[in-house]
Amino acid sequence: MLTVYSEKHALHNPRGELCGGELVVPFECPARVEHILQRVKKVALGDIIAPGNFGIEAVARVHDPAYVRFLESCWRQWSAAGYRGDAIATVWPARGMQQRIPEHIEGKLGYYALACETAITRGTWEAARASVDVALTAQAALRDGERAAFALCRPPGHHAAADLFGGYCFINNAAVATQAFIDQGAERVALLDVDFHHGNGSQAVFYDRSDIMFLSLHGDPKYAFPHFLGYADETGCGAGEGYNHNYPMGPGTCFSTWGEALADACRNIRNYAPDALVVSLGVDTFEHDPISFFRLTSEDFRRYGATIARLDLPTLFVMEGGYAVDEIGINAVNVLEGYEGR
Ligand code: OKP
Ligand code: ZN
Repeated sequence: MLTVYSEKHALHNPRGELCGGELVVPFECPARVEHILQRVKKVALGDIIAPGNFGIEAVARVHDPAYVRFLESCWRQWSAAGYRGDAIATVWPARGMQQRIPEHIEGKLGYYALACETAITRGTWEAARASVDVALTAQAALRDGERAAFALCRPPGHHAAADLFGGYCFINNAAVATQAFIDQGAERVALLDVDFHHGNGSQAVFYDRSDIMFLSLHGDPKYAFPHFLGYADETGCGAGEGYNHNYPMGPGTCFSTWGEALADACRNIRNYAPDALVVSLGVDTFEHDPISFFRLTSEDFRRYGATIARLDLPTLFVMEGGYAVDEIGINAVNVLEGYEGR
């Protein structure tokens, strides 16, 4: 399987993440993708290429233009305001308040942020652009006839909505790639999100659409981030009614339960008969993940890769989360090896 990787991910390296009232070393760190890349090389998964330069057009199919301008200019405005740390939101347009976009960067940050664990730094925009280029390059390989490809994206994307960043995400790489399939003539595309966290951004982007089916297996929002979306009764709206499937699961969920949810998701995908499958691949479902509560083992990742392969669809894997850094390479690549039947 082809892997697409860019070293520009390292340009996004915030100093801290607010966690439990402390500024800790960010869980979403550059070492994550370096470990995965090493594993891809070690098992000789296939060719590794750098991304091409895609314009902003494909991103603009999913994201709001003013949001894109905000991401692009945030660091400049933040430093011009005299702030010396990373750009972190501290104030929100909460219930009962106006939803107008303020002029001051402090207000803009709160308007566009869904959470405050995610800092914007000098290199964040360039890294986020490279990350979506990675996804689009892998997508183009499928367009040109590859059966499967692995977009080794960082920063991740599935929490980013049309005009929201947070949960370590800025541009929704998987959503942009999914929309690219449609723009190239696909009639239906399925987006399957197996990251531990609900893909609230992807769900929101495609919620009223019947040409894209979104399915997400995740920690129950009653107990898990992003806390305010991801319930089973969110089934889509308008023309999209019935094309959104959420599988929230509780603390301690093992592969027996998780695998049943995946089997049900696969039945839905089969009935939908899409032209392509995009997988938001997070491996924070791992038993030793530091911020999640599922109990999948490294071998379970290989097993479910094989399940996804049985759908027999052109498949684009887009990297999302996974924070057990020492095992992240084995776990992510196990999915891909399972898919390839090795
Ligand atoms: C991003 B992805 C830790 C809480 C972490 C943010 C989680 C973002 C996950 N104190 N909250 O879906 O893997
Ligand atoms: Zn996650």
